[in-house]
Amino acid sequence: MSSAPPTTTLITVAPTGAESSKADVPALPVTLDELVSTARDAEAIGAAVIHVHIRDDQARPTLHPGQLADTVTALRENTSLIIQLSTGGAVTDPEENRLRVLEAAPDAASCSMGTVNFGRDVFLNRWDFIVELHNRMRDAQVVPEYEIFDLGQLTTLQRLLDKHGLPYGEHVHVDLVMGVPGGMPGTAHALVAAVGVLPPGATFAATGVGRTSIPVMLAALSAGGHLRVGMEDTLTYAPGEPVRDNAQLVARAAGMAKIAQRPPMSIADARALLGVRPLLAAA
Ligand code: KMH
Ligand code: ZN
Repeated sequence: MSSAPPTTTLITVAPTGAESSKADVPALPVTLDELVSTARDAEAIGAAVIHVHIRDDQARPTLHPGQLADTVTALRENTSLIIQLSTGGAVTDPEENRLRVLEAAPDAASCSMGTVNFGRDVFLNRWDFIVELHNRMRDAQVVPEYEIFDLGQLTTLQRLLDKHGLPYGEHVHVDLVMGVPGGMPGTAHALVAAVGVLPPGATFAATGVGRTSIPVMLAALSAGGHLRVGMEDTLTYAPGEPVRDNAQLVARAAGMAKIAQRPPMSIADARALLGVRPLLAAA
């Protein structure tokens, strides 16, 4: 971790994911219009980054290159958010399609650091695939967010950096995705263990899936971490109370960050922290 404690909180919204169906969760943003409207709301409330999974016209997860490119364009036209595309996709997506996500020219992309059981499925991330993704991101000037589902994946991250060097932007930022059935638990103890083995100088955010959302958020804030929230990970706001929309989750995170006296980080500061490449001036 960097030595000086942060004075603000980087908030990422992950509004959709690949696991929930629109039929089960009607409030899930699945069309481009729904995604853009969600993004605008999240930006207004304090998010600086949007972690994007898209859906096809049947609301099924897709990594269609043209649709991803259109999504990046629409989010750029309508928001100033840092656009982070998911390269994780759905557990069924082949590696080649996941690598092609970078062709949509996002600011940032996720880069998962290992294979993990994912409920009844397996989220496969072979070492050779990880290396290829890390190197292609650097070539494409896309900032990675290293997704960590279990403690040993931080060892993989350190090995990756030792063997293949720093990412584009030369800053290492990690998201601890906690509470996945098959990954590390979403507890303060697990978070402290993970923070203890972050690469030197790295910053981190944390995400608690499902009912681990609040304990992970509180632990992350007290340990100097940043926050990822959204309907990709959390569908119940409180026991028996479904999430109304992503704005509700971003508002709660922004409120907690203010209580922790680390209010939401501006997008400009987030771009500088993560080393995101400058936006090209409009012609
Ligand atoms: N949907 C999961 C299988 C990522 O976005 O990079 C993978 C995931 C991680 O959500
Ligand atoms: Zn994701």
